[in-house]
Amino acid sequence: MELKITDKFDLAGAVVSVKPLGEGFINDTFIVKTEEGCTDYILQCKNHIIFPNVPEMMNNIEMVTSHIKSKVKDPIRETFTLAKTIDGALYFKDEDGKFWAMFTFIPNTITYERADSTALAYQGGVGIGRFQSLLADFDKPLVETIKGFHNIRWRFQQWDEAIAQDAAGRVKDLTEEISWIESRREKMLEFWSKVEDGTIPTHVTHNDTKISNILFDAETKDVLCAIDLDTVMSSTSLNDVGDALRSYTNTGAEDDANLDNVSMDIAMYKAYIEGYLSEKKDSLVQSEIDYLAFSGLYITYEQVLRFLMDYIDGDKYYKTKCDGHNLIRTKAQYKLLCSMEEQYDEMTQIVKEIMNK
Ligand code: GN1
Ligand code: MG
Repeated sequence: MELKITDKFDLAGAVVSVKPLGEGFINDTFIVKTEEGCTDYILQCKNHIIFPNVPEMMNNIEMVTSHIKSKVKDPIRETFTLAKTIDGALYFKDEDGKFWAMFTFIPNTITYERADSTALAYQGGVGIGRFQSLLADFDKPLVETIKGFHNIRWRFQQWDEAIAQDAAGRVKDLTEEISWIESRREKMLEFWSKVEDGTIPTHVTHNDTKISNILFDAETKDVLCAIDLDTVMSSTSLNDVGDALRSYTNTGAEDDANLDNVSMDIAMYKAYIEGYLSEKKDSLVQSEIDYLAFSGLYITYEQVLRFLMDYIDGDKYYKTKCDGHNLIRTKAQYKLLCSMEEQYDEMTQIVKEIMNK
């Protein structure tokens, strides 16, 4: 079936194979191999339930990648290139109403599910710092592809509704887990109110910066670019740092069933912040610096809330691999959050030290 879809696109060579790729939780992704000597491609079926406006989202991606291309040395490797359909469109909508998009595969690159060295974490920080800097002068309006994505006030509205509805009848067994969220509600809102009142500025940001969404050069292991630009929109730069810290610093897996594996590795944290600040030190305002360490706690907390809320809703948002997967993810992310809270003083101290260097 995907072979037919690829026929709708204007590709450089004949398609040889189409195979599933990666561990994305939202879209379905495939690698499309073409004949010898021609560019390979990534094919994606965009989740149009989660992204209600795929055409506008594709337009965001086209504008952002074009902007990056106009500013970098190697426009073919430092961001991806969308393939157009034979009609010149950015996506193909099939008979079932599914939206398909394709972009070129960048050869000699590697992705990671987990950071295996502080050097890689440093590179990850450089990558997102650079991504934000390249887009600092981007001035076209971007569509909000998912409403209130990292807005905890909006998330609490969804959360309160999910609990009231109790769609899967699971709330009665989740007293402890729900208290993890409730006991920190005010603190998280206090942070977000600083974004709302403009104390913390907003910029064009990536918003889904976990390590598997970053491409590294396969040989040098230097960062190349951020992929998965579905959620590029206006937010605080801190959310990109927070989401990255959530993945680069975790000594376990995001869904580790063995909680003993999960904690925040402070050396990874330090390396990521060093990399990020090597790009952004001079452009951050004081409020951003003050909340840099907190961003890790904020996004990890938000992720606990989102996984638990999906479990309460009956697992409708995230793809799951087993019964109770969202609850396993909730517990693992909560363990990580507690580990960050325990090390929070050290985390803030590290930011200060790097800023004063
Ligand atoms: C999703 O799209 P993907 O798999 O990179 C999610 C992120 C979550 C992440 C958790 C659009 O990321 O927000 O942090 O899973 N993306 C969306 O792993 O909801
Ligand atoms: Mg995504």
